[in-house]
Amino acid sequence: MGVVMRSWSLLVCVLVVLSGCGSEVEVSEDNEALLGEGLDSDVETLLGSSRLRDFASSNVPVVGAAVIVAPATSNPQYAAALATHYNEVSPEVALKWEVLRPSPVEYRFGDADALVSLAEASGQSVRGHTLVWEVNLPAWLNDTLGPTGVRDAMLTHIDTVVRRYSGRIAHWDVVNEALTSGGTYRNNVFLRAMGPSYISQAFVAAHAADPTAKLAYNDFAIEFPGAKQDAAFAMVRDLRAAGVPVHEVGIQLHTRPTDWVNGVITTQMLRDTIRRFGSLGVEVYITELDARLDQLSGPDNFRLEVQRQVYWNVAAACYAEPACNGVTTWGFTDLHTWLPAGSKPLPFDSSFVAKPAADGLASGLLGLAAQPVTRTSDTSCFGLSGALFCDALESDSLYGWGQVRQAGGQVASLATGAYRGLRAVRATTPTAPATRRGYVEKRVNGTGTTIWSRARLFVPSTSANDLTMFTMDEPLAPYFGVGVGMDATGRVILRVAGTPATRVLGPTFPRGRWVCAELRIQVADVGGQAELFLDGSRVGLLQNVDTLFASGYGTVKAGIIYAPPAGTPAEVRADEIVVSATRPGCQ
Ligand code: 9MR
Repeated sequence: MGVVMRSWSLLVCVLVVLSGCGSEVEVSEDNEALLGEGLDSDVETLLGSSRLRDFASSNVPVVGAAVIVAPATSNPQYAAALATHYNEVSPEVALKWEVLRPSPVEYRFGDADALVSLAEASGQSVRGHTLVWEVNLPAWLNDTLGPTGVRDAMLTHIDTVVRRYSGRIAHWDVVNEALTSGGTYRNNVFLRAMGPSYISQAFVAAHAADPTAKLAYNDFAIEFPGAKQDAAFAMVRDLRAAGVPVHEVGIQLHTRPTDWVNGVITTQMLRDTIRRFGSLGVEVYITELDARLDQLSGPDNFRLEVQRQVYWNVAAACYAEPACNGVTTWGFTDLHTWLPAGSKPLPFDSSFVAKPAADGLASGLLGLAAQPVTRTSDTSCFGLSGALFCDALESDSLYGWGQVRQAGGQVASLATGAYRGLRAVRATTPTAPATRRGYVEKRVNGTGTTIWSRARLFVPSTSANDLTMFTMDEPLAPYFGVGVGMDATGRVILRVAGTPATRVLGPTFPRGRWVCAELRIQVADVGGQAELFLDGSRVGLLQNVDTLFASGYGTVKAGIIYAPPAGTPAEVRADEIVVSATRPGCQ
């Protein structure tokens, strides 16, 4: 029944190198600042550890997880993993009104008592979640109670619950998710009864019930700069200025790896956010971290790698910012998550085996500098109108065989089905004819959108194979859509599905060297233009291209389609395939 542990191989390897046991490693300035002195002895101690909680430090004292009562009390593997890895727990549901308050006069503390006792037995502190939130309220708590009734219910609830666990619950998420994305107060039963002062009243009541507990405002999507973060900042600032006991801000961080891949959120952004709240004199905690994998396409090893980087970066941001004192994940095993099945958002898999994300978390907690999250070289594609994602290069084999390698030559996959490489695709010819393609896919709103695509391509001088470098939309077959390519004689051609058919644009595609090729095309615009640039010069312009078909699917792909004849030893390599709303530019 023991917890199955994966060795912290990557981390150990990094640590060995850093402590001087291996070859030299370049330590960036950032790294140096983060590492500080005395790492070597820490490293010595940690080398033998496979417990996440051992990676807690004075920089990040809290390494927590949300816990639910059923597995905690009935699944020994769950209980053992929780006790092994975490020094704090946040009851995920047990302290919510719906559980605690079946009726106005009744309190059911069974679940919460059990979890608090378990935590104490494991030497864990407890984060109380949550006293005032519009969700999971019992049916009896509604507007018909009237303003006084709602106010009395809220204050009595806070007083009773906080007092019961006085001295045993270290922090409370007193008010949860009070703000809309636009930065206004959410319209809930508490606001309707008391106006915005329900927030200050809640903090004052909690403080009176347990003056030793640290009290938090907790919310999601405040990691991003914008109206919501501004409103949370102003609210906490004003509450504190008025003497209201708000000691902490909880940044939930239900985060999407796609946002990290696309640069929608970055480590620096998270650090800036933490520092901004910290400037108010509050402690900052990452309170509900998870990173769902289901919105990220590609093979598992790719997605797990991105997830590892995300966890690493969050923990590293917390480590680097003095205001940040804890990282808590919302659950810890993929077996129990509030997110949909298949989202696998947590550091341990459903068998309690540590995933790469656990390595990432540990590395970040140790103060190892943030890792760049794997992404395409295009930093602007998240700005593409309506884009859902902007991932690394995706490739697949139409006929279920072939090989795709990453830029460094590492095999991304032996092809059966779809696979995804990192930034580059290299298709080696097989022994039978087939079509290879590598592409980046974007979804766009369609109408009138101008899309730029770019790829760096290497076509060996011996190659006489048919190649299409770009294709826009590909609902039926290769070459369906608009593509720019090279025919078997090396001429640059523009292929258009339907009418007009393939047109020869003129120049011969250079071979035997890397060429930067760009295509500008208007999607969903009958009579649009397609322009091809090779190494910065415009070599082709095609007008009246019917690109309307693209709007029906709202999908744009850029990449290569390569059709090697049987047994040809030639290969085509592509690097930095990019789709962008702005001209990416050749280098
Ligand atoms: O994960 C929690 C889920 O099991 C509950 O059904 C739900 C409603 O109580 O709350 C979930 O946790 C939320 C947390 O309390 C506040 N931030 C968002 C979390 C995910 O929805």
